[in-house]
Amino acid sequence: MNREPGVAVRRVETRPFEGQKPGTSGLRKSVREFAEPHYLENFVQAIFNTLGGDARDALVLGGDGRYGNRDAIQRILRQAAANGFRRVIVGRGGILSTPAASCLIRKHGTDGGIILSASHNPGGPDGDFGVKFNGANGGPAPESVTAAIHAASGSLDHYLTCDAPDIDLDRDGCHDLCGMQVDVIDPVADYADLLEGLFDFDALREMLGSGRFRMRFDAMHAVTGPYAREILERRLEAPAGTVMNGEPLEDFGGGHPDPNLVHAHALVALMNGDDPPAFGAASDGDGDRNMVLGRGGYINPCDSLAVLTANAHLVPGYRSLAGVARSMPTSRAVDRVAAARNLPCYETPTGWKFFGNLLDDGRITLCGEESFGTGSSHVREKDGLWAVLFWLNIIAARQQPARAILREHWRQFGRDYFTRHDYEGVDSAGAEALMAGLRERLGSLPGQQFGEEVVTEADDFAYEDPVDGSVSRGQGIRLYFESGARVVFRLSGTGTAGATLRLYCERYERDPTLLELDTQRTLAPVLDAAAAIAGIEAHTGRTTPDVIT
Ligand code: VG1
Ligand code: CO
Repeated sequence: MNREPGVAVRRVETRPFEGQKPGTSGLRKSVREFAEPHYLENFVQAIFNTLGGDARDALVLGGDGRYGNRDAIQRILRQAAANGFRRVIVGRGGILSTPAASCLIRKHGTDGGIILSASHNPGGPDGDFGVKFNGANGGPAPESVTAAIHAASGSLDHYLTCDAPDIDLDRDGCHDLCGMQVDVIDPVADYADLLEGLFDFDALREMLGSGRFRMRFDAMHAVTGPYAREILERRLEAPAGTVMNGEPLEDFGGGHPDPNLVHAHALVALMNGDDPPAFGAASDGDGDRNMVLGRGGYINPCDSLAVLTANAHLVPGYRSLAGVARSMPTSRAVDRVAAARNLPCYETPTGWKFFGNLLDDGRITLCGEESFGTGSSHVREKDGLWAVLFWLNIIAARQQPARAILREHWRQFGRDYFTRHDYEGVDSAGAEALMAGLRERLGSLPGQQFGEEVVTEADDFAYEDPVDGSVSRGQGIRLYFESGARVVFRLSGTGTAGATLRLYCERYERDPTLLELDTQRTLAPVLDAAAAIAGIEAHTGRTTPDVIT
């Protein structure tokens, strides 16, 4: 319960802010919006108000190091003390990657954690900031909790804080803050230990330490630098310089910390240059995404999940799997592996929060999203470095390059050509109208032909959680075609300006002579049909997407 109002605890009058509604992954707004007096404190108080008195014991706190991170940590610590928490565990320097925070919540059995990050969104004074709340299982708060936080934010009239000097975040140590214990700890060690227990570090050390196998990991000046250096360069003895852009910077060096072919251009150039390394990888702002590149091309995240599933038996921590799950827009590549291996396979809405119950209930071991997110039951978040180590472990066990493993996979299971087209910063009203137009026509689309494609089924994805029975509707429009292709339309829940329309497109190919075609060209007829059906140009004024992955 609240600490007895004493000398230190202070009640600050406030008024609700519109729109403190967590999206796909926490509350994400511009730095400028977060700078409004009381904006951060209001949202944090709304989180605390949804926690019962007996869930205010201990918290984990840290962030991706972006602009505003340190200051926010000091303010949240004072609020936590005033709201009666007994103990907060903070990463040194205010640093905690999202998967490391999940690991610490679980290891220390805290009531949850607050992660300060806008993930792959740019940082700096003109960038974005974000606050995510994870529960006692270490995973993102489920929709019932985020809805309660939003509701609480709408009726706030005060928050509690206390007057105390800043804690020294740069040295490990134990502090007293208005009667609350603050432990500043190494942000990397527990997480690195956890991964060391899952993978064959001896085999990886032999491969990376010998210099026989050269790799590069691009931390994009975001949070994974210290983690990658500890794991790859120290524990696995890869040569210094294996980790590039390894210093976390407040503005990510001016870059966009999203590990895809567009934003991880330095790494992509290196992999396409003379004498490229055998393997390249990158992670995002908060360390939960991964991009994996072999010589000769990158590995689509949908395929990546399928390959990890098919080869899991080669990895010590994953000799047997309970089941797998993918987000709905993710291609059905993993479904084919699951069917062949008799594994349960679940299809969830976009966002990691929907995997939590399946993992907690022991129904799945591996899960992933097309948006460069892959993970497992070791934590309750997607995990960039984990995915990289999983790939390296498979490469070491099979003694084959990444692309060769992928090619063999296609030959065995067929290939699901997949692409995502993002139309960013489009007018919200236009984007909403596009989605509404599709919803209205769900009944009439089947049977209609658009170019070469005939629609066979159309629906608006709804998910009933098999563990707690909760239902989430309106999770994306799915269109299926006679050719076996599928497209999905949904609006992003992580942007901070206007709307972002995401168009996901896939088509399955079994013919062994057609497995290495150009993805965009192969999917062009389906993409054209999708654009015509939705009226993308009419609603958004755009003829081409901003980002293609
Ligand atoms: C995007 C991705 C989604 C991912 C989410 C958070 O959401 O599509 O798959 O879970 O980002 O990722 P949206 O609503 O913009 O499509 V991250 O790395 O923020 O934590
Ligand atoms: Co992220």
